[in-house]
Amino acid sequence: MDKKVTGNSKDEQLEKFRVDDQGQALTTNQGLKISEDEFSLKAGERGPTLIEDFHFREKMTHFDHERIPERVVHARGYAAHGEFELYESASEFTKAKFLQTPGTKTPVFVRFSTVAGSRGSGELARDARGFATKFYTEEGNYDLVANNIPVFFIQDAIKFPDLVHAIKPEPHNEIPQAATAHDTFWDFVANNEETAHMIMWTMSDRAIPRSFRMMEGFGVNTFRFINEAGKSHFVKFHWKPLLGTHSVVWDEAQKINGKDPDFHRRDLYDAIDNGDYPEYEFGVQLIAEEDEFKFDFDILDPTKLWPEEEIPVKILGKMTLNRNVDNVFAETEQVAFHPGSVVPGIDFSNDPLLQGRLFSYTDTQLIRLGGPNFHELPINRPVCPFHNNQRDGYGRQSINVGRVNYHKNSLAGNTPIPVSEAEGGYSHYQEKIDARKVRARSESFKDHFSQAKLFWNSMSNPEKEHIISAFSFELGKCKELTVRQQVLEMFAKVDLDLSNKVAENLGLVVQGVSTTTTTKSSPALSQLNTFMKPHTRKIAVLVGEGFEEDLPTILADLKAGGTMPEIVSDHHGSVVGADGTLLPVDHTFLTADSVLFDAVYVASLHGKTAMFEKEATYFIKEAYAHFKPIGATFSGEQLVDNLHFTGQAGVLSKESGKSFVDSFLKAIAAHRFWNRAV
Ligand code: HDE
Repeated sequence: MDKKVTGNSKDEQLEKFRVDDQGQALTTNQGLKISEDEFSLKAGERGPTLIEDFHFREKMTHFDHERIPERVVHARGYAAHGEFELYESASEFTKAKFLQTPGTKTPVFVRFSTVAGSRGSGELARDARGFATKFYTEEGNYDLVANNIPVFFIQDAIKFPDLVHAIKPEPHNEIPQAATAHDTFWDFVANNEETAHMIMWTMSDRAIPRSFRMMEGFGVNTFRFINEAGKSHFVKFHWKPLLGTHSVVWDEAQKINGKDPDFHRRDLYDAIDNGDYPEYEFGVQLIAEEDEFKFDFDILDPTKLWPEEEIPVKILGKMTLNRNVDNVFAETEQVAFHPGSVVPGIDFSNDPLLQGRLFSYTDTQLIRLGGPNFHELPINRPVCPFHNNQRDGYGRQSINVGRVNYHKNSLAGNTPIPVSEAEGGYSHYQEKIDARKVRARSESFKDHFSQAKLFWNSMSNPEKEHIISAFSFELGKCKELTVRQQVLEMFAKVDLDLSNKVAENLGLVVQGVSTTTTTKSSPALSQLNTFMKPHTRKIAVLVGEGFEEDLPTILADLKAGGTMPEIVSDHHGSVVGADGTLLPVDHTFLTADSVLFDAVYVASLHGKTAMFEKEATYFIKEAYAHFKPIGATFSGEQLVDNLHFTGQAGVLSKESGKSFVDSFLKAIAAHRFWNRAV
């Protein structure tokens, strides 16, 4: 694939920084050509190394300093470049230039992440996912630093360090990595009831996404849009993936973490590399300033979502991720997001979580990226010019010429000069505030359970069962009985049935009662109501020697239907068909596993060995247990019959040719089949 996206202003800027070492002479960082890179300079062949060896010292010193502190949260992440194209002008609501003229394209860089785990942790942790987007607009960088869950654990940023301490591995033994299933986390939950709503989401399928390409994104905090006339609307931001929102099951997630801890990054990298560019529509929910108090929740409370059925998501444009990074450290690791990077037309609300975030991000970059000049790193540079009197500091790259580095001045004609609002200078929204300074929280933030219940009401039965199992798993891993009991009492306030079922699994009894009576639900929250498509889904095709001659046609048709069939057999190389056709083998039973695929197709078991049948049986049984579509044709049907899977939901056999392909593609689009007899 061509790495360069022509006409993309960010890519053109990055091109100036790319260095290709291939075919070049080896030199020191001073440009001195090196004649020997395997032996350090010694006093005699068997003697000690000499300090004079500047090449050895430079090489070793640089290596010793290769690491930088990982992000305190969202350390494990992966990113890609792309572009955002506007469908519809948002000028009625915002004067942001990149949202004015339909067809306008803006380069973007997106980093997806888990929250709790450290840099090397497994990607299938039960966790929220970060979904941070940097728009390189003509008016400066705009960062939409979002998550895949629309609400947050806490209401005030001052509690963030406590939350993160509780989520991270316990400090006395540094266990468990990238997991909330431990006492300190659940102790925090039970003693901070504002977490209730977000916990419902993190115990749901949303916390174990199938792919970064199949996740929604939510700005969580309430922002403001300001139009040319100065009118303000409250706004929440959304990303909607065109492949739909899909998840794996928990048993599968844990196995993937062992079989391929890089599953999500590999999925993103491969999809982009294959030209299957992930796409997300960008939408906004808007509330006019005068309607601020018309809802049964406080619109500034980050533990509340705005139900999409009440406040529809207005789709404004589409983002396409179309280029992998050249270098993960230089781009993915050094990118610095900040919810305070805004452009004229976008402003903040008084959401107390957002207010604290506005401080934290720059502060964390200062330690992580080693000083105040991280905006000069290629990935962070705006594509528009930037000028001010900020100078010096570690790693400064700009060579600011001239002697004037202060404002106001006469020697440089008072430049760089502030720009009026009318000419595009940023001006903060002049909200009127008449208040006392208090350390307090508004009464309107104190209902922690109604929306947790709304979420529960919105789930389908299988989704509810997953939530019950997730609670049972997490609390089952807690050692302290009091912690388990407190959590049960807390979630009884959300839904007694939920709490009772978890209690039953834990051998405990709930004492409390439900304090919420809301019967509201929001169909948009259930993943059963998302887009269902077979595109880019991976099929493990189990094939032995002597396969039937129709098989290559079936595989070509499955590919034409948008799926990715990959051949799994008991040896690498090729398998040979009955008519002598060769099929190259992609994986063996040793290197592949059903958890790494969306569907399994037992194509042919001719020429099978006992071992082949044993491995294939294991593969199919596991896929079946994870509710995945299973297809069987030719001699493969026998195996599915033997396992008594024939006739079960999502098990396709007894069909052939095009009819099999059509039914199998439909089954793959359906994602999972929850109504199977065990
Ligand atoms: Fe963040 N968050 N956050 N956060 N956050 C960081 O900044 C913070 C919150 C989010 O891929 C840190 O550069 C506070 C909500 C993403 O580089 C840090 C609070 C949402 C990323 C920080 C929050 C997010 C971060 C750590 C509560 C969803 C990864 C490294 C008041 C809207 C960005 C860094 C990337 C990263 C602070 C809550 C999203 C410490 C204080 C809510 C996607 O500054």
